[in-house]
Amino acid sequence: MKKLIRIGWVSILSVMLVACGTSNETSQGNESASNGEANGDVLTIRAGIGLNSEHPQYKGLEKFKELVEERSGGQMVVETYHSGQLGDDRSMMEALQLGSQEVTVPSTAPVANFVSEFSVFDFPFLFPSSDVADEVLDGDVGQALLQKLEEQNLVGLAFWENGFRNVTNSKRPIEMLEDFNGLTLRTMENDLHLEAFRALGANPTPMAFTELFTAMQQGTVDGQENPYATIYLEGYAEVQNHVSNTNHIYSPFVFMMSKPFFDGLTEEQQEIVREAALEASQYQRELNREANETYLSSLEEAGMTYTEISEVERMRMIEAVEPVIDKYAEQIGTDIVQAVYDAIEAAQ
Ligand code: TK8
Repeated sequence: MKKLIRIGWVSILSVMLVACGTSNETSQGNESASNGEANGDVLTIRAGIGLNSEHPQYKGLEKFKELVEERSGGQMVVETYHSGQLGDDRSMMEALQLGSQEVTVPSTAPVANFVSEFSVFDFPFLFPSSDVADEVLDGDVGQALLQKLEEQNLVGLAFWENGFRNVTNSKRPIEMLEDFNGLTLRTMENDLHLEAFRALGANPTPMAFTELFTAMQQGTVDGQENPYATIYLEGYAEVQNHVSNTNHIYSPFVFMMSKPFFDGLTEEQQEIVREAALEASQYQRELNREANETYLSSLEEAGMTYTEISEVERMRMIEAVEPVIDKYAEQIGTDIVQAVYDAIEAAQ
C-alpha cells in the first residue's frame, strides 16, 4: 500500500515538473528539483547491475557513463554500481519505478514479472544465434515490448546481451535428458524458466542472482545456468564441477531508466541518454560475445569438465519443453508470439 502511494507521489511530481516547464529533477526528487537548471545543478544517474566489474555488462555501463558525461558537458553524471550493490534485478526495477534509482540492466526473465509479454524472449531454444536475436530485439516487436514498460513507470531504452545460457552443477556431467533428473537447479525468478526446468526433469528453485554463489557453496542448490562469461567471471568454477553446452535459453538484457526521472529531462537530455544506451549496446554486445567464446576454455582450465550435448539429445530436450512453450504462447497472446517467430524467420 505504502508503495502505491509513493509511486503516485513520484508521478505527480514529474507531471508537475513537466507542466511548469522545468526539466531538471534531481535524482532524489528533492526540493532543488524545481530550479535545477537555473543554479546549474548536476543530474546524477545511479546505474546498478547484478554482475561484477569484470563482466561486459559493467564495461557497457562504463561506456554509457563516458558518452553521457561527455555529451551533456558534465550536466549529467553517471555513478556505476556492480555486483548487486544497489540490489538484485527485481528490487532495482522497483527502485526505478519509485524514482529512487535511475538506471538498471536486468535480464528479460525478471522483467516478465512487470510486463508478462517479455517471457516470449525467454522461450527455450528460440533464437538460433545472437545476430538473429539482435535483429528481432532491435526491430518492431522488440521495440513494441520496450514501449510496454512505460505502463510500469519504466522506460526501456535498449537491449543489451547476457547471452546463451548453459547449465553447470556439482553432481554429474549433463549429457542427456535423464541427467537432469532430481538436480536442484537455481533458476531466475520467472515462471516460464521454472516450468521449463521441471519439464526437463530437474528440481528448480527460483532465487535472486545475488544469493546464488552462497547457495551453491552451501549446497542449497546443485547447480545453475548462465552464459559462460558469468560462470567464469563470477568464480563459479570454485563451487561447480560440470558444464554442458545446453544453450537452452538466450537471455537479453534490458537497459531501462526510471520514468519519473526520464520525464523530468529536457528533450535534448532524453536524446543523449537514449543514444548513449544504444551506442553502448553495440559495444557491450561485441565484448559479451567475445567473452562468451573465450571463457569456456577458461572454465576447463579451472578444472570443470565440459560435456557437449549431441543433436539427438538436444532434440529430446526441445521436445520436453514444447508443452511449456505452448502454454506460455497462449498466455502471452499468439499475435505477439507469431510476430516474434516471423521476425526470426525474416532475420535468417
Ligand atoms: C544479473 C542477472 C544475471 C542473470 C541471472 O543481475 O540472474 O542468472 O543471468 O546475469 O541478470
